[in-house]
Amino acid sequence: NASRSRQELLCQMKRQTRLKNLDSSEQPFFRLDFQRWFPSQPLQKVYKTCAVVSSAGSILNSLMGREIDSHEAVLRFNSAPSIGYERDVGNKTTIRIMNSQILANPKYKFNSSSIYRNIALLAWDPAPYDFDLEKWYKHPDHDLFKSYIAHRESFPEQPFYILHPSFIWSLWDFVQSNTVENIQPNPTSSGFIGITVMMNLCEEVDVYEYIPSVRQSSLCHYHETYEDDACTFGAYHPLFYEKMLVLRMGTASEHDLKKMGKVTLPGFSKITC
Ligand code: NCC
Repeated sequence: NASRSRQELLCQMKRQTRLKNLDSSEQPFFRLDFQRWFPSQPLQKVYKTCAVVSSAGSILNSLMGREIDSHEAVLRFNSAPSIGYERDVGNKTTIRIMNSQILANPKYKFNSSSIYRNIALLAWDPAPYDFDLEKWYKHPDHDLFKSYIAHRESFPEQPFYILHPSFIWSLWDFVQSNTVENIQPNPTSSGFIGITVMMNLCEEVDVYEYIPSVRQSSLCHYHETYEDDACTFGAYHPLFYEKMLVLRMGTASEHDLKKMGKVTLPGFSKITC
């Protein structure tokens, strides 16, 4: 359905995309005694104001750092740094959401780099759509489980969750059900996953440079020199369609959108249906 109103979209999203982490109630995690590794409390803190900071190259020269840091909670992605980029992206990090490549590939130094410490961590992996957890555990897209256990052993006090594949695919279902075209049969980007996580946890969510501002360019990330328009519009991920949907659900003045690359979404607790 490509014609739902903003309010209808927000209500559908609130109903269908509730945050769900992996827990030890399901197999194979029950049998393997993952209760030892999963945190005993779910992530449920309610923040008033939240910022989601996309890693897009076009956030460079935005001067949004101070505004981003003024939020109660700030979410960043994958290996995106803030040191050296504070002026444009801020330096506060509350939650980091990472795809499984970050845990599986030693080049990201997941077990030693300080950017993954003293914050809440959320990891996800593109599990098959049928989310057969037994099958997925044996053959994840990138092996995140080994690193997850090692990190939990080293830092048991740090909140660190694996997002449930059913949560990941509920986002895909939500985007597809509101798009006329057939979207890519792959999970949404970490960007859309992060926005949804924050709508679950926050009263209000400001999203930065996910919808490209006037600074839009082919520079993939603000912290690298690699250029590819697919980083902004998508190849593997249905990024273009996620972004169209966020535009339909968000509010933004012309100035917010074009100059600040900013869109505001209500948290689920503020959506009355
Ligand atoms: O690039 P990535 O994402 O880490 O960016 C995080 C989120 O920011 C938004 N973004 C990024 C760049 C850009 N020009 N425009 C944007 O809107 C997107 O919402 C994006 O999700 C991912 O989603 O996890 C992704 O991760 C990278 C890569 O694995 C990590 O950066 C680690 O190096 C993926 N690239 C590859 O696998 C080569 C990317 O497809 C998606």
